[in-house]
Amino acid sequence: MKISVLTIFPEMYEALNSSVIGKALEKELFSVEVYNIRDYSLNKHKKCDDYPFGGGAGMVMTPQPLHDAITAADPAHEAVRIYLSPKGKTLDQKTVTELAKLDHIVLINGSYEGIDERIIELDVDRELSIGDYVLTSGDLASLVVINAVARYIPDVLGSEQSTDEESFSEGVLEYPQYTRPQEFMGLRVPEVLLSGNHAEIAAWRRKESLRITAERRPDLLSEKNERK
Ligand code: 4H3
Repeated sequence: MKISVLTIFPEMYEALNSSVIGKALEKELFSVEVYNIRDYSLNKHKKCDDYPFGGGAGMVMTPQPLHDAITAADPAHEAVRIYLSPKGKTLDQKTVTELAKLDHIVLINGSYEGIDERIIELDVDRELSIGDYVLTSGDLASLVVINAVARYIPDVLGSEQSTDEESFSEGVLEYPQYTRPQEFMGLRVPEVLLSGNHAEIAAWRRKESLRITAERRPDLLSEKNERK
């Protein structure tokens, strides 16, 4: 998979060079291509923003540099082009797994008060949000999308870190985890986890998953039942 990112803050994507994501990029399991929108501005000062028609606070990103950067990243419109915005559909684990199956995605990042609406009309396939809050640019949202999607690309996670037994993969939250020592500050690891009885351990974990999901995210349990 190739992920093309369009931004006026290309340095933010240096954050990808760490952790398992950095290793996966080194191994070329997937690639991230960063396009600086400013490089596509035909304005002599490389300007990418202007005052909003109708007035109001702040600046809006002009369409020309965005349109040319998008066309450079995806000339034949073969990619799925995504604009990150609080108005988008909220990202969830199902959407993440669907995105991970694509050959090419383009992540379009606005800043200031947003981008000219005609870019959304002409060039954008989907609008995604990472949650109900506003950021100064789409870039942190794009980094979240890249991280979440990369975990589903084959061989990115080692066998010790897997996507199939974690929170949301079964529509429920994850059971509690413990490691050594068996006692810490007077708190003991639940006895069943030390028993070696794999059936009992699996049953305990299922029960804990359901308990914590019912307590914190009952909405997930009703969604799970609606899907059945
Ligand atoms: C995404 C982008 C929040 C999210 C974003 C999110 C700046 C969108 C600008 C940028 C517009 C004005 N904020 N929740 N901000 O995923 O281009 O909001």
